[in-house]
Amino acid sequence: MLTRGPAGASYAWGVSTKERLLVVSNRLPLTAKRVSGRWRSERSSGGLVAAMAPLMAQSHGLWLGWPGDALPGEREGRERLMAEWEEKHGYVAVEIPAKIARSFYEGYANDTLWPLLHGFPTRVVFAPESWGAYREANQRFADAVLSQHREGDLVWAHDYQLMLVPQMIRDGAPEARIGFFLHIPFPSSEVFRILPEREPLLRGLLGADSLAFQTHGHLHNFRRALLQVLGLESQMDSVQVDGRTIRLSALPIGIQSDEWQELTGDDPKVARRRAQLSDRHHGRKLMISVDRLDYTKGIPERLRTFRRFLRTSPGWRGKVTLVQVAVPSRERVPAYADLRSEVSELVGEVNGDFGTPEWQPVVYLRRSVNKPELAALYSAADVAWVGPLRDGMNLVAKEYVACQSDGAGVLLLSEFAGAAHELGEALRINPYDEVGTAKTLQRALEMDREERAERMAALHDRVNQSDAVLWAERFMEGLREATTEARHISHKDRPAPDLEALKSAFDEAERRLILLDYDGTLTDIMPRPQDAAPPTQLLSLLGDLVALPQTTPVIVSGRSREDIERWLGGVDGLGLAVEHGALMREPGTDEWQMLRGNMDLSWKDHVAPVLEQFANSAPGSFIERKSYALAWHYRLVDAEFGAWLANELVTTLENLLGGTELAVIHGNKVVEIRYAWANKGEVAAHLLGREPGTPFALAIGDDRTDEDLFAALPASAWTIRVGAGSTAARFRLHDPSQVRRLLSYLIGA
Ligand code: ADQ
Repeated sequence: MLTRGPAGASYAWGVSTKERLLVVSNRLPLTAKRVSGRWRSERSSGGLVAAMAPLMAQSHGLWLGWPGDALPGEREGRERLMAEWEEKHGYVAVEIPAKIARSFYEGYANDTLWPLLHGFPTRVVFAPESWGAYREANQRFADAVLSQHREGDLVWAHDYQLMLVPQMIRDGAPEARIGFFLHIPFPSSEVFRILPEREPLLRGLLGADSLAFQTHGHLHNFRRALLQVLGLESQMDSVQVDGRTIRLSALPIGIQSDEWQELTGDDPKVARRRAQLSDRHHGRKLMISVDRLDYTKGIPERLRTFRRFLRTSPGWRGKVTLVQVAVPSRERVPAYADLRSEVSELVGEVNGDFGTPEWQPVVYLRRSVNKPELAALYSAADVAWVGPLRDGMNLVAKEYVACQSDGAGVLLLSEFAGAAHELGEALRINPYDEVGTAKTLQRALEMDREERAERMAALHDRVNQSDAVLWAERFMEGLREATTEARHISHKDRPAPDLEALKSAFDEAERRLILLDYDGTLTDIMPRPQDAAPPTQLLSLLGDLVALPQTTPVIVSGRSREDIERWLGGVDGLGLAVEHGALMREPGTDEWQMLRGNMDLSWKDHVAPVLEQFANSAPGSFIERKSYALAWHYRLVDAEFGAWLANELVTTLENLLGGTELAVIHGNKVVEIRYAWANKGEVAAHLLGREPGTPFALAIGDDRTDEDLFAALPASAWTIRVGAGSTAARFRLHDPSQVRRLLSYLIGA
C-alpha cells in the first residue's frame, strides 16, 4: 500500500493521511501507449485532469482509472509500467478487457449517456448489449476501489462513465464514505426518462453520501428525475434513501488560474509566441476558439455564424481572423468522424468564399496544442468565442479570462455552458441563433476599451475566486460533512433485522401476532391502486402463515373493505383490518365489525365537494370513497404540482375540520380524511388486549400510518419499516420483495 508523507499530517486541503483520498475516474491522468513495440506513458487530455492536478499533487491517496487499451499480445512491459505509475504517482490501473472497454466507453458512455445527458435525445444510440458492458466495467472500477479501501478513506468518483460505481462500492463496503461529481450536465427529466436504464443509473448514484453537480440547474433536473422516475421526494440540499441522508449540491469546477497567469506574466516563451502572433495578425482582430472536436461544442454552428457575419458585415472582411483549435476525440465513435468531415468542409468553404492571398478568415488547428502555446493564443486574442450547444461547465472560458491579465479581451459565452451561470459579465450568446450571435460578435469586436476592461476585471475576480483547488477543497468538506457520525446514525440505528435471531424468537414463541400493511409492504406501490392485486405466490404465502400453529396474521391496511375483501378475503382465517382500523374482520371469522360504533357520516357531504374541486384541477388524480373515510389520490399527477396541491388541500381541510373528531392525513401520494381514532395503533391495541400476556409481535409497514402501529406495540416487538423515512420501528427493509423473503424464511419455506 502506498503511503507517503508523515503519518497523520494534514495538508492544505485538510485531508490527513488517516483519511486517504481514493479518486476514481474513467481515465487515469496517464495513458499507456504502445510505440514501436514498447509501452510509454502519455498525459491524458481533458478538463478533469487539469482540475484534479493540484489536488493530486498534494494528496497522499490513490487515483484509480483505466490506463487505455492493450491487445492480448502486447502485455509485455505493461505491468512494469503500471507498477511504476503506482509507485511514483499513486495511479492504480483498472484493467478492462478491450472488448468490454470499447462497448462500455465508446458504446454506452459516449454513444448513449453523453448525448442523452447533454440533451441530444436524437443522437442517443440504444444498444442493450452496451449496457451490460457498462455494468461490468463499473463493477471492475468498484472492485478496484474496494480492494484498496480501508476504514476512514474518502472515495471520490467522477463523471458519467461511473454512475453505478457509488452503489457498487456501497454494496461491498456499507460504511464507505463516497462522493460523486458529475462533470457534464444533467438534462431535464423529460429527456432523462427516455433512457431504459434510468432507474439503475439513479440508484447507482444514490449509493453516494454526497452528490455534486456543476450548476443548480443540473441539480434541479436531477431532483426532478428522482421524483419522476423513483417517486423520491428530496430537499434542495439532500435526499433520504434507505435511512441515509445524501447531500446534494451545486459546485462549479474552477481552473488553476495562477498557473495560467504565471505563464502569461513570466514565461519568456509565451511572451515570444504572443509577440509573433500579434505581428502576424497586426491590424486585425484575433478571435480564439478551443474545443474538443465534439458535437456538443457547437463548432459547425460557430463556423456558419462566422460565414454569415462575413457575408452581412463586409466591412470586417480582412480585419478579423478566427483561430479554431480543435483536438480530435473519440474518433472511433461514428458521430465524431462525421463531425470531423463537416468541420473541415465548413472551414474550407469559409476560407474559399472569403479568403484572399493576404488573409485567411479561419485558421484551423486540428490537434492538441501545449499549454504555453494555448496561453499565448488566449492572451493575444481580442475575443474568445466559446459557443457550446450544451456544456457542463467549460473550462476554456475560464482559462481565457485567466490569461487576459491586461484586461482588454471580450468573452463571448454560450448561455448553455455551465460557466454562463458564473460569468455574468461575458457577452451571452445563443449558439443556435446565427443572426443574434453574429450581432453580438460585431458588438464584441466594436466594444470600447473602457467597457471591455470593466467587464474583464469583474470576470477576473470571479475566475480567481473559484479556483480548482478551492473547488476540490469544498467538495472534500462537503463529503466529510455528509459522512459525519450524526448523518450515519439513522442508518446504523435502523439495521435490517437479524434473520436468525428473528426466526428463533418466532420459533420459541407460544403465541405470535403478525401485523402486516399491504401496499408498499407486501406488494410494490402501483401507479394505479386498482392494479395492486396480490399475485398467487403472495396469497399462498399468507395461507401458509395462517396455517402455522398459534399464529395470528392480520393485514392492517388503509384500503377500503371492498378492495381487501376481494383480494384477500379468500385466505381463510386471515385477519383483515381496513380503513386504518375503522373496520375489522377478526382472524378466523367471516364477520366485519366496527372498532368503535355510532359514527356520524354527514361530514362527507361537506368534504367531498372540496376534494372534487382538487381532483378537477389535477388531471390524473381521483377520489376514493370508503365507508368511513374519503381520500384524494395524486400519484399520477406531475410530482411537483401534486405535492404543492396536496399541501394546499391539507391546509384547506384543516381549516374546515378543525375541532371535529376527524383527522386529515397526508400519506404517500394521498390525502385522507377519517376519524382521528381510526388508526392502525387501535387495531394493535385491540388485538393485544384480547388475551392476557404479551405475544411475540411482528409488525411491518412502509408509511406514516404504520408508525401508529409501531408505537402501539411493546418495545420488545419486531417492528420493521420498509423503505426510507424517519421511523419508530427498530428495523428497516428495503422493499416488499425483502418482506416476502423474510416471511417465507419464518414459515420455513
Ligand atoms: P471537456 O468536455 O473536455 O470537459 P472543457 O471544460 O472545455 O471540456 O475542458 C477542456 C480542457 O481541455 C481545457 O482545459 C482546454 O484547455 C483543454 N483543451 C481543449 N482543446 C484543446 C486543444 N486543442 N489543445 C490543448 N488543450 C485543449 C468536461 C465537461 C466540461 C467541464 C469539464 C470539467 O464536458 O463541461 O468543464 O469536464 O469539469
